[in-house]
Amino acid sequence: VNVDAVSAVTDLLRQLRGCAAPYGLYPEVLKQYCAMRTTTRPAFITMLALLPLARISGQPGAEIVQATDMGLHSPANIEWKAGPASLPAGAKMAALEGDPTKDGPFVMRLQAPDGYHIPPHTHPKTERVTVISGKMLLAMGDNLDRSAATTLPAGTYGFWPAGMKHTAWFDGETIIQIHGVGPWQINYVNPADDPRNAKKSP
Ligand SMILES: [Cu+2]
Repeated sequence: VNVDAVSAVTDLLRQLRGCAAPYGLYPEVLKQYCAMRTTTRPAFITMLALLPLARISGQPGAEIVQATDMGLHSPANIEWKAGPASLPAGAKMAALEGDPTKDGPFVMRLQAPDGYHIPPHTHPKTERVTVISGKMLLAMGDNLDRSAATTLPAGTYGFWPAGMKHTAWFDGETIIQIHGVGPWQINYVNPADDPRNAKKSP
């Protein structure tokens, strides 16, 4: 039993019964509940309790997507394309599953030439990276200096949370694989580093 979840629900129920100050997560629900006649309140609570069950038995959400086709990408038949406009020029990318620009799970690879550098940036979602070949150097947090970077050889897997500042260098031609749930986005710490901004100016 998840103790945190139980205490959160207990807390919510206590506030609902008293119609106290709105509970942070559910202010709209609280307002509706407080506006109801006391006789209809128990039925409303029962309905709330059944909502998660309805979700499980209903249509799969964006996070539960089952593949309807298949894909086998041996290294020789991966179709590389020019990297996205959001990354410095010189990289190539290949979507192996899904579409990183759309809702739903995706797996993509990025091929970086020797010396490639991705300036300090964040993502709105967890980043999950597997180093397939070559070497990636990663600096995170407040010290985004190459001298503070951690060397990640082929075979490394790493993940870091949404919003965490990081920057990467690539030593020798390097391939990394990124998987996650789209849409995938990159936000540069310094807007001048964003190649999409450079394109707009003459
Ligand atoms: Cu990143």
